[in-house]
Amino acid sequence: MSGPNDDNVDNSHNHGLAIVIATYNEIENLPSLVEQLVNLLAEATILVIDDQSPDGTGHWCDENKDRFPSLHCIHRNGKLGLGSATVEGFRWSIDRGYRFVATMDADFSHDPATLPNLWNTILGESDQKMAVVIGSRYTRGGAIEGWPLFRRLASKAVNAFARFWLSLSSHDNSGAFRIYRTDALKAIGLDSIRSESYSYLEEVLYRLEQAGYRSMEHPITFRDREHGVTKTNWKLGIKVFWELFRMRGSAIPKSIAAPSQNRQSVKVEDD
Ligand SMILES: Nc1nc2c(ncn2[C@@H]2O[C@H](COP(=O)(O)OP(=O)(O)O)[C@@H](O)[C@H]2O)c(=O)[nH]1
Ligand SMILES: [Mg+2]
Repeated sequence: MSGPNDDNVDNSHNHGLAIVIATYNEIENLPSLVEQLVNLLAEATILVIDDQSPDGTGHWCDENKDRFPSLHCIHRNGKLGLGSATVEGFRWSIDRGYRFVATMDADFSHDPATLPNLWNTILGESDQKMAVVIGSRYTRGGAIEGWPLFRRLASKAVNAFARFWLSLSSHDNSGAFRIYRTDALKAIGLDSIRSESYSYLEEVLYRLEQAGYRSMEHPITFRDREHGVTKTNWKLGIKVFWELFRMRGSAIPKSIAAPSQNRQSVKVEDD
């Protein structure tokens, strides 16, 4: 794995926002997404984590770092999963002192124009225990456009299962359009997130709730991608269910599990 473009890094973003975008074969989407984000949120840093996309997405990132000074690129050795890519982005952002880290898909399912709203929402929140704002399809005002019925049903099923099984308070637990407070991510310990793939989305919410943090939901309209192809498939869907199933009761490091959050089912072990 090669490191980020450190010569571009400015460590003074103590109030800033890092936008983490994991990519695999998104060459038809990433260039216009980066351009739009730079126009919408000039002050934000954009971190692309690419897993050696055969279509040259990572190459495009490197080639455009000079054109977009806020753009940074991490290249990993092969397709290692959305979860581990995003956790890598969390680490990068924490190490550089960003106060907030946003995550979004590269395929325009998450409308970049909504990101400033999400950021204003979490910036306006004074409760230090409010760890994350979720761009939510399943809260009042949220919507999904362009998905076939089976994908809608699969998404509903995953969300209902995660909400019930992990006792999550949020309704959209499987969407990646979010902004987190980095101090909350630091507090849960990123090693506590073990999911390599899509189930990291539920796991990070689970770990935050275990540690006594809360989440809030802001309605979004999710649109199916127009360009490129999805990296999900039914096998991955089964894996997500299996990982969610095993997640309940899995330990969070003792140092961060506040006594009031120690549920019966949480097995506390030394870190
Ligand atoms: N780095 C990296 N990115 C991934 C991987 N799998 C998916 N992605 C990215 O994660 C985001 C969501 O994937 P997508 O295929 O759109 O999933 P869907 O929206 O559930 O259909 C996109 O930006 C993908 O390019 C992976 O293994 N590694
Ligand atoms: Mg997508």
